[in-house]
Amino acid sequence: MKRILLVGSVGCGKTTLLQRLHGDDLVYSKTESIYAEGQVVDTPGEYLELPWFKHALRLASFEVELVVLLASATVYEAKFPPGFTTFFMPPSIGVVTKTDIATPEQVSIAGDYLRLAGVTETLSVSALTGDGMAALTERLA
Ligand SMILES: Nc1nc2c(ncn2[C@@H]2O[C@H](COP(=O)(O)OP(=O)(O)OP(=O)(O)O)[C@@H](O)[C@H]2O)c(=O)[nH]1
Ligand SMILES: [Mg+2]
Repeated sequence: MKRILLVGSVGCGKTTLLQRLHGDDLVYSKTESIYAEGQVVDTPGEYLELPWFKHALRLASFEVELVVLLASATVYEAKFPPGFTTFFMPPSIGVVTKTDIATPEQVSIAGDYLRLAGVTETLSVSALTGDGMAALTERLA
């Protein structure tokens, strides 16, 4: 699996996705700092949402092969600035999360937010049910 950096707003599902990718039990745990587990670098949502932390995300991206921007399908708000992917050295893909509690329209809108951020490729998953995880795992191989 590629070494990846998970970036997204508070509560969008980064850590849950990490647990699902590793086949771990899904246990809620607030992320307080940037840490690596296996090939996955997880980040706190605050690092995206608070401007003075953003630079830490850029530094962390130097250590990975792919940046994964996550957007919850349940959030009707762009959490990434337009063209945000240009901030990172490695390529980026987008992942819409929480599809199990969203309508297809919500999933589509979250995908639009990710494309606005600059990704050209989006996948949709539910880390809770596992829906879409096979395609994501294949993409990250
Ligand atoms: N229904 C549903 N809930 C999810 C899914 N993924 C995560 N959640 C829930 O959303 C909440 C936040 O998930 P986290 O994975 O901790 O979110 P995070 O992006 O790591 O948040 P921070 O660490 O605060 O940045 C938890 O209660 C999860 O159970 C999903 O696919 N479906
Ligand atoms: Mg987390």
